[in-house]
Amino acid sequence: MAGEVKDILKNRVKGKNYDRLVAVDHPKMHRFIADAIELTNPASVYVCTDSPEDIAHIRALAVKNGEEIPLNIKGHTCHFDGISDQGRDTFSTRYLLPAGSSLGESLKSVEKQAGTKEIRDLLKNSMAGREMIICFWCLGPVGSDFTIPCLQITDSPYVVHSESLLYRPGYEQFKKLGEGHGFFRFLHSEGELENGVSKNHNLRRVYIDLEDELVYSVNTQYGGSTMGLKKLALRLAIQKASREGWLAEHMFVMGVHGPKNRVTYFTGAFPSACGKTSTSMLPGQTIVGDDIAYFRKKEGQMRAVNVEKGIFGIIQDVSEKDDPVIYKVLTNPMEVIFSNVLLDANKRPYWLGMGCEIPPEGTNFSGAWFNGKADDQGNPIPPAHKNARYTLSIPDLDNCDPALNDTNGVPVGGIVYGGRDSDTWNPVEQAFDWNEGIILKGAALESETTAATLGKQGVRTFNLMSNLDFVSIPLGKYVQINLDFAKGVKKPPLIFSVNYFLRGKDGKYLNTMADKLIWILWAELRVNGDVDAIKTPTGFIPKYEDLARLFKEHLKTQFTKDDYEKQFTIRIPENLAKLDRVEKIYRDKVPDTPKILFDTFAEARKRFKSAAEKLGDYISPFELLGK
Ligand code: SPV
Ligand code: MN
Repeated sequence: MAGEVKDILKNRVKGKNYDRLVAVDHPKMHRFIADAIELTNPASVYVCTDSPEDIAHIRALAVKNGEEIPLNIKGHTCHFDGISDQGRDTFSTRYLLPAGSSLGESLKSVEKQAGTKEIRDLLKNSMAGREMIICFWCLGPVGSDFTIPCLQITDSPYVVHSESLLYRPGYEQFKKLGEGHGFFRFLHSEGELENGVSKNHNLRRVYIDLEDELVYSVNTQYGGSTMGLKKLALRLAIQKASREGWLAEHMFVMGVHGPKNRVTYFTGAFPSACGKTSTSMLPGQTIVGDDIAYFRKKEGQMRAVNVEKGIFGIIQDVSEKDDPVIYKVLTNPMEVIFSNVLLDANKRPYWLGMGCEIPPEGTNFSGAWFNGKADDQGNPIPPAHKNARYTLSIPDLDNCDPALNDTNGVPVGGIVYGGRDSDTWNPVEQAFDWNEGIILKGAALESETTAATLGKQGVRTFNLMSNLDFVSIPLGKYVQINLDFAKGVKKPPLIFSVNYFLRGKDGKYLNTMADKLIWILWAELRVNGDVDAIKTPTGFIPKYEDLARLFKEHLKTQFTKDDYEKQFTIRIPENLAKLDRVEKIYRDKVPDTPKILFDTFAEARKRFKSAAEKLGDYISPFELLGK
């Protein structure tokens, strides 16, 4: 250790904590920690190892400092974020880029030198009087070529407690790294607090330095902006993956259980709050992960891992009826951190859409809450936030897939792309091939905005691969890398689109939440060549008989021909309008768009138009049979 760094660490990190740092022989890590201490000036430093005692200490600390409140079920606690800190702040989250460089119009950035100075000024003395916690985690299964070691520094025990549920331990890994090995670094401070929540939300900043694989965040407590390993690491990983020839995606990974005990692995990309977690937790299936996947090619196969080992899931609409697996977990003893729900006087949590009456008063993210309470602008404050969440560890679940920690990942049989789309896509459809799937399903994805990000909700927004918020390379390059990824793969995964949010003419949803199970089971049958499909201008759709059988067998419901026709009618004008909207974005904002994207759009447009000339604007699947 260099003399100056050693002096700082020796003076500021006491006893066993110092020994724990010295046990990791990594000068770059020591330099980073010494710098963070000098910058944020904490009263003390706690170095957290992988031991259960250390994690228990952190858990107790989060309760002691008021960041978590113990609830009435063993293992449950609740955390509140500030009223204006309830989702990812896509405006203040920016890439630090050297002067003169750009990632394209859609990716927000700030000049590196000025941005670094700005955020370091905000971090200056931010931990004065508080304890700094240093902790170590791994992205991906430990000891695999997917693994990325990460160092998190924060003044929030809630962040560390959450990370202990969400990520695999990394202290012992850091000891083995060797000084040349890279790692991702995250420095977070809640900043000044008022009533226990970050006060200066107008000075909230999350700045991502891609070159140095380092992220700073300040004046925020919301998990998506503070837990470095979640979406901040995804941004770093996308850039790293593009250099190294693998993929980092905003996707679940799940085992879909087909006939005769067959398990086929699927990955699926959905924008936040569009059914990703509830798909990965479907009854009868097994979960590998619900949010972020890394893909690598191994011996001619595409294989994926869950980068995490826990769930930070949206709780709204989790009810016994619609999400029985998740509901059961959230109402029984187990380690769970609820965030931004309503607590009654008995410390029981309530959330929107939980399927029971919500009490007229309690405590929520606005403090003491009562029915009719309004915010500063006079808007009613809901009992629980729409982006209220729960955090838990997947190995604690009965439906945990046995391959969760497989160092080779799982072979990917199918990929699904889905968004919040009221009028265009069918509930499920298979793309004609890999390129069409990547371009017309993934790269053309649009979705209505949700409460997972700050800002207006319900606005139809372009969101390629559900990953737009996290892509850290030029968008055209990102599409090309996805296209190229099937090269050398013997049997590329089949690609599907799904849409759980399709509405009829009366504006009502055409499906129930439970129906998604059927779309996924149908896709599994397609991957294994068990069912035929109908070729439409937009892709392959299921035959009525196959769906009717699956509905009867798995949901015990009758799927009528009328349901089928309403849901699977090809809506040509809407599909054409979508092509126009998305193509305009690529033409206007993505100068490096691969030519094949425009060619594929042009062919699709031709196909849609010639079908409409023959069969009309709205084409019933029954009309296509035999044609
Ligand atoms: C999402 O919003 O996609 C999440 C939660 O998974 S966050 O950590 O905020 O990204
Ligand atoms: Mn997500």
